[in-house]
Amino acid sequence: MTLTELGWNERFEKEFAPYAKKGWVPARLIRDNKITYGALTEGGDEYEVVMSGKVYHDADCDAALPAVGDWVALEIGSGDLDHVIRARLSRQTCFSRKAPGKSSEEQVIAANVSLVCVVTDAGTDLNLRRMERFFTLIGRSGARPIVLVNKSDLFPPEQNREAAEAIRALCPEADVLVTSAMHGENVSAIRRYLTPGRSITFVGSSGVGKSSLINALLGEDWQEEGEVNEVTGKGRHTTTARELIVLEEGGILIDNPGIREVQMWTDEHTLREKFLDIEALAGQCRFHDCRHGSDAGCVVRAAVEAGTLAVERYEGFLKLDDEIARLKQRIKKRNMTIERRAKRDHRIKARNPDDRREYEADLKPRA
Ligand SMILES: Nc1nc2c(ncn2[C@@H]2O[C@H](COP(=O)(O)OP(=O)(O)OP(=O)(O)O)[C@@H](O)[C@H]2O)c(=O)[nH]1
Ligand SMILES: [Mg+2]
Ligand SMILES: [Zn+2]
Repeated sequence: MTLTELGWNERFEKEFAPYAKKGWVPARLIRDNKITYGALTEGGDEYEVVMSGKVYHDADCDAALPAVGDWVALEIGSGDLDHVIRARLSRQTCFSRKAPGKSSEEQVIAANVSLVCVVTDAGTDLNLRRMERFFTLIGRSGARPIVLVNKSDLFPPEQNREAAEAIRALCPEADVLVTSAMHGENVSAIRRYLTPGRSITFVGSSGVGKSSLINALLGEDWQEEGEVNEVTGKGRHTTTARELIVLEEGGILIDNPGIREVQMWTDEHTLREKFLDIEALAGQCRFHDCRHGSDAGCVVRAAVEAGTLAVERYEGFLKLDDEIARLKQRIKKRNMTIERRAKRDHRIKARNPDDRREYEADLKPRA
């Protein structure tokens, strides 16, 4: 496997020049294992790698940390030393949600991809508002959108067509295809997008068939998915980690875990923003600690009864605190993961005397 087949180009080559002098090698991150990453180098050698303290500290927000799809400068450790990411090359495209601050919820879905492929179906998964949101995020990423209306075998042709039309109407520049991973419909049409060195990431709800489509493209059961296992009786295999796969005939696919909740894309501010009008009403309730249930003098409840506030929005508003609490849990967990990574990396450095100076510099509080 050549670097070009892995997505390398002149721009990366140029940025990499100073790192090459240090004896570091270019590597592409193909898997995020939370504490370590999987990385591929020229020739297709795979390494389990950790990030250096410097890389961690230089990142001013989560999104600046290495992510699947990133090109990095890798120091191959000799003996029992770890392989360390010394630098991350700047991204040509970045599919993520932007939010400033180190403790933010920004999540990089995939770096350096040319295409983002949103998978949905013509049934209950189809949600045009979510689709709109995807288009906004893709628009910012620098990548191009494709939408697959998958599982076409489960719905009447008319329904598939209508779904595709509705999506096209939202984003005329998006290619929208009706597919079936099960029956192979239009899988060859997806293949047209796969050219050597070009990366495509698949996103969409859990269970829409992202891994199945990738399997169909691979032409073999490389990825585990679907079907109940007769031996264990366990249900389908849900993808739990991002994973980059290089196809033999050219092209690079990145599978993603399903995006279960829209909250994954959001932050407290955005969550609250949706309910500003209701919060304004709530300010007028008789009791300041009104729960907006059967409380006397509740203006929110009155609005629902008067028909000026939709019941669904009212219910959403009641769940808001829970959602924010869950969101905060997720952020906390995420930050703990990053801290663990950094701590582990410091331990690695401490074992290597040559690195001690850099290690000590890393421990100094940052301005
Ligand atoms: N009928 C039908 N079933 C499909 C199709 N594509 C996928 N499935 C089934 O849908 C289920 C989920 O497919 P996956 O490929 O695991 O879905 P996924 O999007 O990767 O899900 P996560 O990894 O959880 O995000 C499996 O049982 C598949 O066999 C299709 O085109 N038609
Ligand atoms: Mg999957
Ligand atoms: Zn109230």
